Amino acid sequence: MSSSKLSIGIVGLPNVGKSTLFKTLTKKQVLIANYPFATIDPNVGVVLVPDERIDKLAEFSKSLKKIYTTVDFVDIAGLVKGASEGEGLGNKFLANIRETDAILYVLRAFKNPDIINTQTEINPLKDKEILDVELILKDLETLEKQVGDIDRLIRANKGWTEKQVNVIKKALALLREQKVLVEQEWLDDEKEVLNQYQLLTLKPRLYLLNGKPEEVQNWGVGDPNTLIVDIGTEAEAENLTRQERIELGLPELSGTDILIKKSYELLGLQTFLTTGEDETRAWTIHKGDKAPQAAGVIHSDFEQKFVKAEVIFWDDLLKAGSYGAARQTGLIRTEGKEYVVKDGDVIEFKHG
Ligand SMILES: Nc1nc2c(ncn2[C@@H]2O[C@H](COP(=O)(O)OP(=O)(O)OP(=O)(O)O)[C@@H](O)[C@H]2O)c(=O)[nH]1
Ligand SMILES: [Mg+2]
Repeated sequence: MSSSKLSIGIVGLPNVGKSTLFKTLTKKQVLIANYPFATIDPNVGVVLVPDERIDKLAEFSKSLKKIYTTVDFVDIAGLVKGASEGEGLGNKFLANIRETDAILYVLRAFKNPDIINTQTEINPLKDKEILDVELILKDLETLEKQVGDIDRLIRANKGWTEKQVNVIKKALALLREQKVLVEQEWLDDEKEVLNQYQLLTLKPRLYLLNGKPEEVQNWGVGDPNTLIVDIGTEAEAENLTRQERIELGLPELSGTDILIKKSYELLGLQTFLTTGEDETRAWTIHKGDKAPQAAGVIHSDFEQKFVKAEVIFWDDLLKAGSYGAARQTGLIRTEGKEYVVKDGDVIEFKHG
Protein backbone atom coordinates (compact mmCIF):
# COMPACT_ATOMS: atom_id res chain seq x y z
CA MET A 1 0.00 0.00 0.00
CA SER A 2 1.27 3.41 -0.90
CA SER A 3 -0.38 4.90 2.17
CA SER A 4 -2.93 3.60 4.62
CA LYS A 5 -5.43 3.90 1.82
CA LEU A 6 -6.44 0.90 -0.22
CA SER A 7 -7.22 1.18 -3.92
CA ILE A 8 -8.58 -1.38 -6.34
CA GLY A 9 -8.72 -1.22 -10.14
CA ILE A 10 -11.73 -2.75 -11.89
CA VAL A 11 -10.82 -4.59 -15.10
CA GLY A 12 -12.97 -6.51 -17.58
CA LEU A 13 -14.17 -6.88 -21.16
CA PRO A 14 -16.70 -4.31 -22.43
CA ASN A 15 -20.29 -4.51 -21.19
CA VAL A 16 -19.71 -7.01 -18.39
CA GLY A 17 -21.01 -4.83 -15.55
CA LYS A 18 -17.95 -2.88 -14.37
CA SER A 19 -19.61 0.51 -14.28
CA THR A 20 -22.80 -0.90 -12.76
CA LEU A 21 -20.68 -2.35 -9.97
CA PHE A 22 -18.76 0.90 -9.62
CA LYS A 23 -21.95 2.94 -9.33
CA THR A 24 -23.44 0.53 -6.82
CA LEU A 25 -20.30 0.66 -4.70
CA THR A 26 -19.93 4.40 -4.78
CA LYS A 27 -23.55 5.01 -3.79
CA LYS A 28 -22.38 3.78 -0.40
CA GLN A 29 -20.38 6.92 0.09
CA VAL A 30 -22.98 8.46 2.39
CA LEU A 31 -20.52 10.36 4.50
CA ILE A 32 -18.31 11.36 1.66
CA ALA A 33 -18.35 15.07 2.52
CA ASN A 34 -16.80 14.05 5.81
CA TYR A 35 -13.85 12.59 4.05
CA PRO A 36 -10.75 14.63 3.24
CA PHE A 37 -9.46 14.30 -0.33
CA ALA A 38 -12.92 13.25 -1.55
CA THR A 39 -12.31 12.35 -5.12
CA ILE A 40 -12.70 14.71 -8.04
CA ASP A 41 -11.93 12.13 -10.70
CA PRO A 42 -15.23 10.63 -11.89
CA ASN A 43 -13.54 7.27 -12.43
CA VAL A 44 -12.37 7.00 -8.85
CA GLY A 45 -14.94 6.27 -6.17
CA VAL A 46 -14.22 6.41 -2.47
CA VAL A 47 -16.20 3.68 -0.75
CA LEU A 48 -16.74 3.43 2.98
CA VAL A 49 -15.89 0.10 4.52
CA PRO A 50 -19.03 -0.92 6.39
CA ASP A 51 -18.19 -1.63 10.02
CA GLU A 52 -20.79 -2.18 12.72
CA ARG A 53 -18.10 -1.90 15.40
CA ILE A 54 -17.79 1.80 14.56
CA ASP A 55 -21.53 2.30 14.94
CA LYS A 56 -21.67 0.52 18.28
CA LEU A 57 -18.56 2.14 19.73
CA ALA A 58 -19.71 5.59 18.60
CA GLU A 59 -22.97 5.07 20.44
CA PHE A 60 -21.04 3.83 23.50
CA SER A 61 -18.75 6.89 23.55
CA LYS A 62 -21.42 9.36 22.34
CA SER A 63 -18.94 10.37 19.66
CA LEU A 64 -19.61 13.47 17.58
CA LYS A 65 -18.11 11.85 14.48
CA LYS A 66 -17.82 8.38 13.02
CA ILE A 67 -14.98 7.77 10.61
CA TYR A 68 -14.87 4.56 8.62
CA THR A 69 -11.93 3.36 6.59
CA THR A 70 -12.28 3.66 2.85
CA VAL A 71 -11.35 1.84 -0.31
CA ASP A 72 -10.85 3.59 -3.63
CA PHE A 73 -12.31 1.82 -6.64
CA VAL A 74 -11.08 2.82 -10.08
CA ASP A 75 -13.39 2.15 -13.03
CA ILE A 76 -11.80 1.83 -16.46
CA ALA A 77 -13.19 1.29 -19.95
CA GLY A 78 -13.57 -2.29 -21.14
CA LEU A 79 -10.45 -3.94 -22.45
CA VAL A 80 -10.49 -5.62 -25.83
CA LYS A 81 -7.87 -7.72 -27.57
CA GLY A 82 -5.09 -5.33 -28.53
CA ALA A 83 -5.87 -2.87 -25.73
CA SER A 84 -2.24 -2.89 -24.62
CA GLU A 85 -1.30 -1.61 -28.07
CA GLY A 86 -3.85 1.16 -28.08
CA GLU A 87 -6.91 -0.68 -29.38
CA GLY A 88 -10.12 0.80 -27.97
CA LEU A 89 -10.10 3.04 -24.92
CA GLY A 90 -8.50 0.37 -22.80
CA ASN A 91 -4.90 1.28 -23.33
CA LYS A 92 -5.28 4.80 -22.03
CA PHE A 93 -7.06 3.49 -18.98
CA LEU A 94 -4.62 0.71 -18.19
CA ALA A 95 -2.35 3.54 -17.08
CA ASN A 96 -5.00 4.58 -14.53
CA ILE A 97 -4.66 1.34 -12.62
CA ARG A 98 -0.87 1.29 -12.35
CA GLU A 99 -1.02 2.82 -8.91
CA THR A 100 -3.74 0.63 -7.44
CA ASP A 101 -2.93 -1.96 -4.76
CA ALA A 102 -5.01 -4.73 -6.29
CA ILE A 103 -6.99 -5.61 -9.36
CA LEU A 104 -10.54 -6.87 -9.59
CA TYR A 105 -11.47 -8.82 -12.71
CA VAL A 106 -15.17 -8.60 -13.51
CA LEU A 107 -16.09 -11.65 -15.59
CA ARG A 108 -19.46 -12.10 -17.27
CA ALA A 109 -21.37 -15.20 -16.24
CA PHE A 110 -24.90 -13.79 -16.65
CA LYS A 111 -26.71 -15.04 -19.69
CA ASN A 112 -29.29 -12.36 -20.51
CA PRO A 113 -29.06 -12.25 -24.34
CA ASP A 114 -30.37 -8.67 -24.41
CA ILE A 115 -27.02 -7.46 -23.11
CA ILE A 116 -24.57 -7.44 -26.00
CA ASN A 117 -21.60 -9.72 -25.48
CA THR A 118 -18.39 -8.86 -27.33
CA GLN A 119 -17.46 -12.56 -27.22
CA THR A 120 -19.17 -15.41 -29.05
CA GLU A 121 -20.02 -17.30 -25.87
CA ILE A 122 -20.34 -16.84 -22.14
CA ASN A 123 -17.04 -18.15 -20.85
CA PRO A 124 -15.45 -16.38 -17.87
CA LEU A 125 -12.29 -18.48 -18.10
CA LYS A 126 -11.65 -17.44 -21.70
CA ASP A 127 -12.41 -13.85 -20.81
CA LYS A 128 -9.87 -14.03 -18.01
CA GLU A 129 -7.25 -15.20 -20.51
CA ILE A 130 -7.94 -12.28 -22.83
CA LEU A 131 -7.55 -9.86 -19.95
CA ASP A 132 -4.38 -11.60 -18.76
CA VAL A 133 -2.80 -11.29 -22.18
CA GLU A 134 -3.43 -7.56 -22.31
CA LEU A 135 -1.96 -7.00 -18.85
CA ILE A 136 0.99 -9.26 -19.67
CA LEU A 137 1.72 -7.30 -22.84
CA LYS A 138 1.60 -4.06 -20.89
CA ASP A 139 4.07 -5.44 -18.31
CA LEU A 140 6.36 -6.68 -21.07
CA GLU A 141 6.41 -3.19 -22.50
CA THR A 142 7.24 -1.71 -19.09
CA LEU A 143 10.09 -4.13 -18.38
CA GLU A 144 11.53 -4.13 -21.89
CA LYS A 145 11.98 -0.40 -21.53
CA GLN A 146 13.85 -1.10 -18.30
CA VAL A 147 16.21 -3.68 -19.69
CA GLY A 148 17.41 -1.24 -22.28
CA ASP A 149 17.96 1.28 -19.54
CA ILE A 150 19.57 -1.18 -17.16
CA ASP A 151 22.27 -2.33 -19.54
CA ARG A 152 23.10 1.30 -20.05
CA LEU A 153 22.93 2.05 -16.33
CA ILE A 154 25.22 -0.86 -15.46
CA ARG A 155 27.76 0.38 -17.92
CA ALA A 156 27.48 3.82 -16.36
CA ASN A 157 27.90 2.14 -12.95
CA LYS A 158 24.82 3.78 -11.42
CA GLY A 159 24.50 1.26 -8.63
CA TRP A 160 22.53 -1.40 -10.48
CA THR A 161 23.42 -4.87 -9.37
CA GLU A 162 23.70 -8.03 -11.40
CA LYS A 163 20.92 -9.40 -9.22
CA GLN A 164 18.44 -6.67 -10.05
CA VAL A 165 19.05 -7.24 -13.71
CA ASN A 166 18.56 -10.98 -13.34
CA VAL A 167 15.25 -10.55 -11.57
CA ILE A 168 13.99 -8.38 -14.39
CA LYS A 169 15.21 -10.86 -16.96
CA LYS A 170 13.48 -13.69 -15.11
CA ALA A 171 10.22 -11.73 -15.07
CA LEU A 172 10.54 -10.95 -18.77
CA ALA A 173 11.03 -14.62 -19.61
CA LEU A 174 7.92 -15.57 -17.61
CA LEU A 175 5.83 -12.86 -19.24
CA ARG A 176 6.93 -14.06 -22.67
CA GLU A 177 5.56 -17.48 -21.73
CA GLN A 178 2.27 -15.68 -20.98
CA LYS A 179 2.58 -16.18 -17.25
CA VAL A 180 0.89 -13.89 -14.77
CA LEU A 181 3.61 -12.70 -12.37
CA VAL A 182 1.56 -12.79 -9.17
CA GLU A 183 0.95 -16.51 -9.72
CA GLN A 184 4.70 -17.27 -9.70
CA GLU A 185 6.98 -17.91 -6.76
CA TRP A 186 9.16 -14.97 -5.77
CA LEU A 187 11.67 -14.49 -3.00
CA ASP A 188 11.18 -11.38 -0.88
CA ASP A 189 14.16 -9.60 -2.36
CA GLU A 190 13.07 -10.45 -5.89
CA LYS A 191 9.66 -9.02 -5.16
CA GLU A 192 11.30 -5.90 -3.82
CA VAL A 193 13.02 -5.33 -7.14
CA LEU A 194 9.84 -5.91 -9.13
CA ASN A 195 7.71 -3.76 -6.85
CA GLN A 196 9.40 -0.67 -8.26
CA TYR A 197 7.69 -1.03 -11.62
CA GLN A 198 3.99 -1.09 -10.71
CA LEU A 199 3.51 -4.17 -12.84
CA LEU A 200 -0.12 -4.98 -13.55
CA THR A 201 0.20 -8.78 -13.37
CA LEU A 202 2.14 -8.60 -10.10
CA LYS A 203 -0.76 -7.03 -8.25
CA PRO A 204 -2.89 -9.24 -6.01
CA ARG A 205 -6.21 -9.94 -7.66
CA LEU A 206 -9.79 -10.88 -7.03
CA TYR A 207 -12.13 -12.47 -9.56
CA LEU A 208 -15.76 -11.49 -9.57
CA LEU A 209 -18.09 -13.75 -11.54
CA ASN A 210 -21.04 -11.57 -12.42
CA GLY A 211 -24.18 -13.67 -12.42
CA LYS A 212 -26.72 -15.50 -10.34
CA PRO A 213 -25.40 -18.57 -8.49
CA GLU A 214 -27.20 -20.91 -10.91
CA GLU A 215 -25.62 -19.15 -13.90
CA VAL A 216 -22.17 -19.37 -12.38
CA GLN A 217 -22.14 -22.92 -11.13
CA ASN A 218 -20.60 -24.38 -14.28
CA TRP A 219 -17.49 -22.30 -13.95
CA GLY A 220 -15.46 -24.37 -11.51
CA VAL A 221 -14.71 -21.67 -8.97
CA GLY A 222 -11.82 -23.19 -7.08
CA ASP A 223 -9.79 -20.06 -6.49
CA PRO A 224 -10.33 -18.66 -2.98
CA ASN A 225 -10.03 -15.22 -4.47
CA THR A 226 -13.13 -15.74 -6.58
CA LEU A 227 -16.50 -14.46 -5.54
CA ILE A 228 -19.89 -14.65 -7.13
CA VAL A 229 -21.90 -11.45 -7.20
CA ASP A 230 -25.01 -10.77 -9.22
CA ILE A 231 -24.23 -7.16 -9.99
CA GLY A 232 -27.65 -6.57 -11.56
CA THR A 233 -29.46 -7.58 -8.38
CA GLU A 234 -26.98 -5.71 -6.19
CA ALA A 235 -27.62 -2.56 -8.19
CA GLU A 236 -31.36 -2.89 -7.55
CA ALA A 237 -30.91 -3.69 -3.86
CA GLU A 238 -28.37 -0.96 -3.18
CA ASN A 239 -30.62 1.16 -0.97
CA LEU A 240 -31.87 -1.65 1.24
CA THR A 241 -30.86 -1.83 4.88
CA ARG A 242 -29.56 -5.01 6.45
CA GLN A 243 -32.97 -5.62 8.01
CA GLU A 244 -34.78 -5.15 4.70
CA ARG A 245 -32.38 -7.52 3.02
CA ILE A 246 -33.13 -10.20 5.59
CA GLU A 247 -36.88 -9.68 5.19
CA LEU A 248 -36.57 -10.13 1.43
CA GLY A 249 -34.57 -13.32 1.87
CA LEU A 250 -31.34 -11.79 0.53
CA PRO A 251 -28.02 -12.57 2.22
CA GLU A 252 -27.52 -10.19 5.16
CA LEU A 253 -24.27 -8.87 3.79
CA SER A 254 -24.51 -7.51 0.26
CA GLY A 255 -22.20 -8.79 -2.45
CA THR A 256 -20.45 -5.45 -2.43
CA ASP A 257 -19.86 -5.61 1.34
CA ILE A 258 -18.36 -9.07 0.89
CA LEU A 259 -16.22 -7.76 -1.93
CA ILE A 260 -14.80 -5.04 0.30
CA LYS A 261 -14.14 -7.50 3.12
CA LYS A 262 -12.43 -9.94 0.73
CA SER A 263 -10.23 -7.17 -0.57
CA TYR A 264 -9.00 -6.54 2.95
CA GLU A 265 -8.21 -10.22 3.41
CA LEU A 266 -6.48 -10.48 0.07
CA LEU A 267 -4.17 -7.65 0.92
CA GLY A 268 -3.51 -8.81 4.47
CA LEU A 269 -5.14 -5.76 5.99
CA GLN A 270 -6.99 -5.30 9.25
CA THR A 271 -8.43 -2.49 11.32
CA PHE A 272 -7.99 -1.24 14.81
CA LEU A 273 -10.21 1.36 16.43
CA THR A 274 -10.03 4.49 18.50
CA THR A 275 -13.02 5.88 20.33
CA GLY A 276 -13.86 8.94 22.37
CA GLU A 277 -16.25 11.87 22.51
CA ASP A 278 -14.69 13.57 19.51
CA GLU A 279 -14.79 10.61 17.20
CA THR A 280 -14.86 6.88 16.78
CA ARG A 281 -12.60 5.82 14.01
CA ALA A 282 -11.29 2.77 12.17
CA TRP A 283 -7.67 2.68 11.01
CA THR A 284 -6.18 0.37 8.42
CA ILE A 285 -2.97 -1.53 9.16
CA HIS A 286 -1.30 -4.72 7.95
CA LYS A 287 -1.77 -8.02 9.73
CA GLY A 288 1.24 -8.53 11.96
CA ASP A 289 1.88 -4.81 12.52
CA LYS A 290 3.10 -4.01 16.02
CA ALA A 291 1.75 -1.28 18.30
CA PRO A 292 4.26 1.44 17.30
CA GLN A 293 3.46 0.93 13.60
CA ALA A 294 -0.23 1.23 14.35
CA ALA A 295 0.45 4.45 16.25
CA GLY A 296 2.35 5.70 13.22
CA VAL A 297 -0.77 5.43 11.07
CA ILE A 298 -2.49 7.97 13.32
CA HIS A 299 0.43 10.36 13.21
CA SER A 300 3.89 9.74 11.76
CA ASP A 301 5.52 11.14 14.93
CA PHE A 302 3.75 8.64 17.13
CA GLU A 303 5.79 5.68 15.90
CA GLN A 304 9.08 7.19 17.12
CA LYS A 305 7.60 8.56 20.32
CA PHE A 306 5.66 5.43 21.22
CA VAL A 307 5.73 4.58 24.92
CA LYS A 308 2.88 2.14 25.49
CA ALA A 309 -0.59 1.22 24.35
CA GLU A 310 -3.73 0.61 26.37
CA VAL A 311 -5.65 -2.09 24.59
CA ILE A 312 -9.06 -3.69 24.88
CA PHE A 313 -11.02 -5.79 22.40
CA TRP A 314 -14.00 -3.75 21.12
CA ASP A 315 -16.63 -6.23 22.26
CA ASP A 316 -15.13 -6.47 25.77
CA LEU A 317 -15.33 -2.70 26.09
CA LEU A 318 -19.02 -2.69 25.17
CA LYS A 319 -19.73 -5.53 27.59
CA ALA A 320 -17.89 -3.77 30.42
CA GLY A 321 -20.26 -0.85 30.05
CA SER A 322 -17.69 1.89 30.57
CA TYR A 323 -13.95 2.53 30.35
CA GLY A 324 -13.83 2.82 34.14
CA ALA A 325 -15.47 -0.56 34.67
CA ALA A 326 -13.20 -2.14 32.06
CA ARG A 327 -10.16 -0.76 33.83
CA GLN A 328 -11.31 -1.95 37.25
CA THR A 329 -11.88 -5.49 36.04
CA GLY A 330 -8.47 -5.56 34.37
CA LEU A 331 -9.81 -5.84 30.84
CA ILE A 332 -7.65 -2.97 29.65
CA ARG A 333 -4.13 -4.23 29.10
CA THR A 334 -0.98 -2.19 28.91
CA GLU A 335 1.08 -3.34 25.94
CA GLY A 336 4.58 -2.43 24.80
CA LYS A 337 6.55 -2.12 21.58
CA GLU A 338 6.36 -5.81 20.69
CA TYR A 339 2.60 -6.10 20.90
CA VAL A 340 1.08 -7.42 17.66
CA VAL A 341 -2.17 -5.55 17.08
CA LYS A 342 -5.30 -7.60 16.48
CA ASP A 343 -8.30 -6.82 14.30
CA GLY A 344 -10.92 -5.16 16.49
CA ASP A 345 -8.55 -3.85 19.18
CA VAL A 346 -9.55 -0.51 20.65
CA ILE A 347 -6.33 1.31 21.42
CA GLU A 348 -5.23 4.40 23.26
CA PHE A 349 -1.58 5.25 22.66
CA LYS A 350 0.69 6.95 25.15
CA HIS A 351 3.64 8.76 23.68
CA GLY A 352 6.53 10.82 24.95
N1 LIG B 1 -28.58 -9.31 -16.72
C1 LIG B 1 -27.60 -8.61 -16.18
N2 LIG B 1 -27.23 -7.46 -16.77
C2 LIG B 1 -26.23 -6.75 -16.23
C3 LIG B 1 -25.56 -7.16 -15.05
N3 LIG B 1 -24.60 -6.28 -14.76
C4 LIG B 1 -24.67 -5.33 -15.71
N4 LIG B 1 -25.65 -5.58 -16.60
C5 LIG B 1 -26.04 -4.77 -17.77
O1 LIG B 1 -24.98 -4.83 -18.72
C6 LIG B 1 -24.87 -3.60 -19.41
C7 LIG B 1 -23.44 -3.10 -19.34
O2 LIG B 1 -23.13 -2.78 -18.01
P1 LIG B 1 -21.92 -1.76 -17.63
O3 LIG B 1 -21.84 -1.77 -16.17
O4 LIG B 1 -22.08 -0.47 -18.31
O5 LIG B 1 -20.70 -2.54 -18.28
P2 LIG B 1 -19.15 -2.12 -18.35
O6 LIG B 1 -18.39 -3.34 -18.05
O7 LIG B 1 -18.89 -0.93 -17.53
O8 LIG B 1 -18.99 -1.77 -19.89
P3 LIG B 1 -17.87 -0.86 -20.62
O9 LIG B 1 -17.65 0.35 -19.81
O10 LIG B 1 -18.47 -0.59 -21.94
O11 LIG B 1 -16.66 -1.70 -20.73
C8 LIG B 1 -25.88 -2.65 -18.77
O12 LIG B 1 -27.03 -2.62 -19.60
C9 LIG B 1 -26.16 -3.31 -17.43
O13 LIG B 1 -27.48 -3.01 -16.99
C10 LIG B 1 -26.00 -8.39 -14.44
O14 LIG B 1 -25.50 -8.81 -13.40
N5 LIG B 1 -27.01 -9.06 -15.05
MG1 LIG C 1 -18.07 0.98 -18.03
